[in-house]
Amino acid sequence: MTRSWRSIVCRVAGVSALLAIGLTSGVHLRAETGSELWLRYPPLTDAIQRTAYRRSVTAIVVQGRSPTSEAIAAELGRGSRGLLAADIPRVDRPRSDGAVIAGTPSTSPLIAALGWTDALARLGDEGYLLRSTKVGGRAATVIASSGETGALYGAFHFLRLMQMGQPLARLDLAERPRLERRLLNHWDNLDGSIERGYAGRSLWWPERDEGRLRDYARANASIGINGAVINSVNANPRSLSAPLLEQSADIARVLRPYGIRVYLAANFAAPKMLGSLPTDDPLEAAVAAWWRAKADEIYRLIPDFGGFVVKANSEGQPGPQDYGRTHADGANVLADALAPHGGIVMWRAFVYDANVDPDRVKRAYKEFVPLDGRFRDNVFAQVKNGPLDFQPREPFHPLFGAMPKTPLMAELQITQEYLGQANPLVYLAPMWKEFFDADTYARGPGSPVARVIDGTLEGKRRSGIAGVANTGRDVNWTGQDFGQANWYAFGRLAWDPGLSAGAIADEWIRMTWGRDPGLVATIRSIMLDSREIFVRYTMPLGLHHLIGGDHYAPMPENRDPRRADWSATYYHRADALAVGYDRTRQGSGALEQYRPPLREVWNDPATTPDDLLLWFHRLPWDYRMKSGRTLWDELVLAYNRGADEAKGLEARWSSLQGKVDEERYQAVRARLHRQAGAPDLH
Ligand code: GCW
Repeated sequence: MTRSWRSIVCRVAGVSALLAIGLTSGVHLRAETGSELWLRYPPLTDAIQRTAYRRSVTAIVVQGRSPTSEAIAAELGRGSRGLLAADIPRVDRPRSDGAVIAGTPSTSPLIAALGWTDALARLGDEGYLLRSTKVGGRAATVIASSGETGALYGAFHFLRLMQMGQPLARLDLAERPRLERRLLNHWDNLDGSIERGYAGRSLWWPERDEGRLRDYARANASIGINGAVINSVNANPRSLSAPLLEQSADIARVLRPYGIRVYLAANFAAPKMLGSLPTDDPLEAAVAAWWRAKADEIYRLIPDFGGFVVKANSEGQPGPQDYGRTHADGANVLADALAPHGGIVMWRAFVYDANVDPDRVKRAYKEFVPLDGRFRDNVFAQVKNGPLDFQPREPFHPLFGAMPKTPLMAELQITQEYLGQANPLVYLAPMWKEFFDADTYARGPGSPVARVIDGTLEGKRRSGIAGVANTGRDVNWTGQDFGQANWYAFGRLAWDPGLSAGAIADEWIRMTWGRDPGLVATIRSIMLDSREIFVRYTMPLGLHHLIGGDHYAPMPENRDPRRADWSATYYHRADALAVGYDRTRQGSGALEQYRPPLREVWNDPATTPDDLLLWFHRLPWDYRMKSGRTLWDELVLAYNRGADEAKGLEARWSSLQGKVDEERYQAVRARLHRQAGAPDLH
């Protein structure tokens, strides 16, 4: 029976087992290559609406002259020129109705005169007001913030309203981000390769196209991303050397006007490897002095440097445990070096030392919970959404809600390492929403992960989220065009985890593909179904990590000689009798790391949701499911249904031919064809 189960999985694997190839036959410089992302600003076709918008947008008034003010004016000009097919002049003050005025009380006397300073102060430097009002007796739209970045965010919001076809009259919007640090983590190596990158080489290593970098910054600003870790967490110590820091400073110079701070991944062994110290022991005075001097050097070059992310004692990386010290000792020495400059440390909790516990998913909790309260104030623990490793479905990581004294930075993966890489269409917002909405019960019912991360549940001052980026030099940035939606959705959810996956999809579709209601409905339904379809044909019923070494195609027979917990067999434990990982009290006990009632609910297969059944239980093949079917039949049904639905995606997409530009239509179709398991198109 196990044999035939393997063959089912492998047959379905054929759906995606082919290697990626470049699909476009040549790079077109203009038109719809996807290079403009959701900032295309095509002319509005509805004449009535265009006329109405033109009345509301007759002039642009940005009184500041800083690089950020220039970026605001340029974007408003570019957007309105595109959408309204008219050149909207930038003027120094409104001379007629319809001016769009953007800025801060300190850069704009017009905004200062409105008397909104207190309201703006409450929204912070990144929040903004977007209001229809009168300025000097003339109707105007005002985009105001106490900080220039907030005004830039407001300008993008205003443009989004037009891109979405929303009314511009009587605007009265107030926005502020729910999370403070909204970061992309780039796993970019200094040689230009990207770990788990599927969209071409690095945008900045070893050299960069400044125009492209600026477009990257614009795209991020449009969704509120305010930081980028620009090198891989598997950090080359050279990233902290003087010549490389000069390059980071150059990148920071381009990103700065868009409110994006540069952060670096630091290698814990840098004092020894770069500084020729005899040790990296965090409790040695010379090591602390080295980190202080390094931080001073960085801040001389990059005054707004954000801080370090560190992967320590994980997957062969050096760390404080090499010297018998704790993760807190390690994080604190870096934190003390950064603190005088206002920098932070994001210390990753992606650790799974086999000596800690035989069950990999238990290890991080066991190492980190005892350290709660022992980290400096400017340290975050950076925790992946699930306890294993970015599987298409995982329960939330039990550290969320278990470290009340430590700010937790959630780490999500935008790049689809375990989700078919750049081939299939998988919209990730529903998966992330599942995570944000999961109830940790940390303070009783109604303690969702989102409130742990935003700090409100436990009264934490700091908050943040990181997404492992899916960008590269491909002309459309993300390889699969729908990868753009995941970048977009990550930013929007980092701004407000309360937004719905459907609402975000709607925004992105209208801006990226078109506003025809039928088109929007078709693409939305494809997107919202896509993640569950992918789960069905790759890891139904919570049966996880059945992949080969490249994390692409299912390979249930995979036994990795380097580590048991990199093997598929370690997770599915299939034999002639049963399948799944027993994490109940009788098994590894991993569910004891969750609070009641979860640990009781998940301890019993009868009350465990089907989605997570084999994550927590090892069950006989003929186990009777809630549906009445046997476990075996249920698995086969899910694999086959998922494979059929993947074919259906291609058919659904085909209905859009002629409704979207041919070039992107064909590019997506080719990838859906591959996802459906059909031979390559030529
Ligand atoms: O998911 C695994 C990846 C590694 C990655 C590691 C991590 C950067 O396969 O490529 O290394 O996680 O998150 O550190």
